[in-house]
Amino acid sequence: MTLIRIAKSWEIPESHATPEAAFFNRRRFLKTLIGAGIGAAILPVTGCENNSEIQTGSISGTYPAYPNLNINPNFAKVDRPITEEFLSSKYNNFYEFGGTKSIWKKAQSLPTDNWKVEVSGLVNNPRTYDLDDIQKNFPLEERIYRFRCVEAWAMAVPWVGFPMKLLVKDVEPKSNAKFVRFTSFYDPKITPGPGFWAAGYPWPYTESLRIDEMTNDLAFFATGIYGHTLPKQHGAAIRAVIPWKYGYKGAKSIVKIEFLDKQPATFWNTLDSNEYDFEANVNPNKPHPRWSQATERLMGEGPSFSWEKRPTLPYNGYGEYVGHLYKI
Ligand SMILES: Nc1nc2c(c(=O)[nH]1)N[C@H]1C(S)=C(S)[C@@H](COP(=O)(O)O)O[C@H]1N2
Ligand SMILES: [Mo]
Repeated sequence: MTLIRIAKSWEIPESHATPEAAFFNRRRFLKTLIGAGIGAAILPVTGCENNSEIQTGSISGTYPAYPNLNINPNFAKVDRPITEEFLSSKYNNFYEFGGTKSIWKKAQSLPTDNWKVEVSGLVNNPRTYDLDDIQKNFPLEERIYRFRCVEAWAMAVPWVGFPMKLLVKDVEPKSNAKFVRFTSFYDPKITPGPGFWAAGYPWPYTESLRIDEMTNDLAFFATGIYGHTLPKQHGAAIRAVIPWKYGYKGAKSIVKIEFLDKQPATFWNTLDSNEYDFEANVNPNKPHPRWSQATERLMGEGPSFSWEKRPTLPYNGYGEYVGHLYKI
């Protein structure tokens, strides 16, 4: 057994400790609780979770390797080392399983057998795919992408999957479809959320793109990582990866894909549109209200404040692919 040690929350400077969770929309939360008949009098003054659990050990269960994978030559290299799997698989955001980075063990309860994704809304060919259908319809390839969380940590990982545009072609959106909404798996018995605070979040987790963003070559559905199927903590059985946007745009464990004529409400944007804008393009010149986005920290060993710092790249370095989408 390998012993893997993840930085404990107390080793992370306050400003970087799960900022997505640290923010809390009190009014919204109060409304939810009061709506649920829970008296405001019992509310604590601060949200304090037990973040101190040290996560050790290896991922239980094995993840089957994909045979005959081809790496896409356009995405075979990045300007930084590939993040070691023992790091990226143990430092995750997946609020359905808790508000800390150490949810990988809890996420093992996600039921991923017989996974199905329903595609519906404004399409000519609505359909439900299982993973076999996906493998048959869409040739899987490998792509190394830079990945940037809005919290300023970054990694580079080899995903396995297929460009979203192939699925778009398969279902044929109608001409009035302008947005897509991804909905993540949600069952409060299995995905309790971040403890006491769970009631304040707009479950299920949803995210959305414009259709012209979705059909850009970079927008990707991943069913695997590091040459094997996705570990549950990364969002098995299928998740979105949009490498020029902040990580929160990439919904995990997608069960529904809907084509819509209007921009839908999304999870983080509903909690605070000021902190988590809908577009969410990686931009060094646009600070988050509570921290700078000028630099990022490459996920590494040891406490996160010691991780290698790099300048943040506009569009996370993918401007040549996507810059034209945003010119006025
Ligand atoms: N369903 C769901 N998807 C999610 C999240 C989440 O909490 N729930 N977190 C997002 C955020 S903020 C990030 S940075 C990435 C993290 O992906 P990783 O843990 O695989 O690195 O997943 C995104 N997708
Ligand atoms: Mo994130």
